[in-house]
Amino acid sequence: MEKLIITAAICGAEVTKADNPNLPISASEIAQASLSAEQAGASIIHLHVRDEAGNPTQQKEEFKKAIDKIKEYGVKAIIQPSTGGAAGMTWQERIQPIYLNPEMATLDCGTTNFGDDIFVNDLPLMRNFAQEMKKLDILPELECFELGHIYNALKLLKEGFLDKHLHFDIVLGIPGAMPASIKNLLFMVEHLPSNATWTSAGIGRHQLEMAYHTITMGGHVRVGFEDNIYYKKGRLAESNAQLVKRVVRLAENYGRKIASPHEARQILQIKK
Ligand code: KMH
Ligand code: ZN
Repeated sequence: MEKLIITAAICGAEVTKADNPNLPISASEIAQASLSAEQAGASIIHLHVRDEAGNPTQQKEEFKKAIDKIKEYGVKAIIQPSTGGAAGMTWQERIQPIYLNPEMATLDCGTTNFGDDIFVNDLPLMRNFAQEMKKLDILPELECFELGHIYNALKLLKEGFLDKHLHFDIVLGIPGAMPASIKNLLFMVEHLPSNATWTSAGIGRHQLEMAYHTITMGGHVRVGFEDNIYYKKGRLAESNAQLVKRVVRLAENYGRKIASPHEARQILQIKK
């Protein structure tokens, strides 16, 4: 089986320090969390940033601050800024971090209910984001919350907006979207093209369950505070690294090796 790429989604847009005081928010906290996650075994850092007040922002300058700090700390992992931002943001706000020229960025592949909100990703927005990423030679991670999103991504491929290796992120368990279960994970994966790679992201208490199944299915795993703030029922996670370490232990028990950042770049065919 391919080595396991672990993505650490360290901060997200929705979780607050009131939810988990260990959430990294400032550039230094984000850099430290990225370094610890990488040392624990993560090879991708999925990145959101916050403003001074701790609110989510897609400001290019704020991303630059965080990315510069992450690099200053010597992190080698792939930095994958979000273009999803938070529900309700305009596409103009959301797209900003790609102009920092990262190796990878997320491309959300369809509209979905997102808790009480609607997370809007219509086809014109997707085409626009994909086109810009193509121009800048950025590998999109194709975020899919529902089966229809996989087919939206394949439509973009057919239309010529995607010209790189296909890497999907199957996100299950968002309130209002597709629930997290092994049946649903299998169902989604069955619809992926055979040459694609994929990561799963289980939300909340499903993070661990999805990681277990994904390791045995040959997929890659995303964990972190963006998706889940608990280590176990009633016990908050101490750090993103703690969540990454547990995935490493599961993979090692199963006999699956962990990809280094360099190996993750090879698997994802990132040449930038
Ligand atoms: N915060 C969510 C509304 C992404 O990073 O591309 C969207 C999100 C997806 O987190
Ligand atoms: Zn995100």
